[in-house]
This record gives sequence, structure tokens and C-alpha cells, in this order.
Amino acid sequence: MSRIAVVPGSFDPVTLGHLDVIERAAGIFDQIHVLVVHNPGKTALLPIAQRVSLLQDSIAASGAAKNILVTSWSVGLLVDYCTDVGASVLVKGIRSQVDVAYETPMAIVNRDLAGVETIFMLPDPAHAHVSSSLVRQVASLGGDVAPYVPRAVADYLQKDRG
Ligand code: COD
Repeated sequence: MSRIAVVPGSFDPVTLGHLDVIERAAGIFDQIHVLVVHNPGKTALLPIAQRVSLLQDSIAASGAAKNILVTSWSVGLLVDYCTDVGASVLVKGIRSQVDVAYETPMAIVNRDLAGVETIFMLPDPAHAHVSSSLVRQVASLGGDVAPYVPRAVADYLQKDRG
């Protein structure tokens, strides 16, 4: 049986930290579904379709695309998507105690609701400080985001700035 894991996130935009978790998960599971989900608690920078496109370009450029599908989900619970596609695992990156506190209740509820397990993956220390919100802030103030994001994202944000 093919083991599918879902790597969900806002990915607004995808960072090198996200990409590292996605690539490592792709080395463990048969199939990875990278799922772009709107987080109502955050003010969005990029439309969902743009985030999907930047993820696809970044994953293709990294050479890890073979068993990775990128899509989005806007209807209902995250675990509804998992049930629909037959995924039994969610993979989340954990950078700090703050991430643990945020993710733990969701992991327990997702198991209660649908029997979907959550696996927490520690970050590569090189990217442990990187977040999409940091990237959005640096970009909005005219700084260079290239050290934190895949090339496709840096080019897109640079172009956007004109
Ligand atoms: N290194 C490693 N991991 C990282 C890094 C990094 N540098 N940066 C981010 N991550 C991890 C995050 O910890 C997270 O696990 C994932 O990557 C995605 O991060 P973001 O910031 O893109 O996405 P979030 O945190 O806004 O998550 C959005 C979700 C929609 C996935 C989340 O809110 C969620 O799981 N919602 C559940 C909705 C639901 O069904 N609720 C009801 C039951 S709980």
C-alpha cells in the first residue's frame, strides 16, 4: 500500500525551511501532497494560486519533484482532505516551543477526528529562524530575501517590487 503524507501550510510564500521539510518528507513517504491552506489568523500576501505556482517551481528546481504533488484546499477540515486522498499522516515542521504549543492541540484533534497522525520534523538549523512572516516583512521594507527563499520566490518578489 502506498503511504501518502500531507505537508500543509500557508506557504505565503514558501521558504527554504518549508522546502527542507518537504524534501525530507518526500524521502520517507511514497507520496507527498503539499497542501496550501488559507490560515484565517494571518493577513495574506500572495493569492493561493500564486503560492501553489511558486511551490511547484521551487520543488521542480530542487530536483525533488518525483513523488510530490502541490495543491490547495479551502473546503472544510484539513483531515477531510487527508481522508479524501487516503493520507494517514500530516507532517509539520517544528522550530520552537511556540510551534509545539500551536501544533500539539491540532495534532490531537486531527487524530480524534479522523485517525490522522501528525509527525513533527525538526528544522535544518540553517533554516530554523526562517518564517514566511519574516520574509514578508523583509520584502515589504525593501530588503533582500534571497537567503531565505527558493530562487523562484526571490525573483517573483523582486519583480513584484518593480
Ligand atoms: N523550518 C521548518 N519548518 C517550518 C519552517 C522552517 N523554517 N517554517 C515554517 N515551518 C513549518 C511550520 O511550523 C508549519 O508546520 C508548516 O511549516 C507551515 O508553516 P506556515 O507558516 O506556512 O503555515 P501555518 O502555520 O500558517 O499553517 C497553516 C495550517 C492551515 C496548516 C494550520 O493552521 C492548520 O493545520 N490548520 C488546521 C485547520 C483545521 O483543520 N482545523 C481543525 C482541526 S485542528
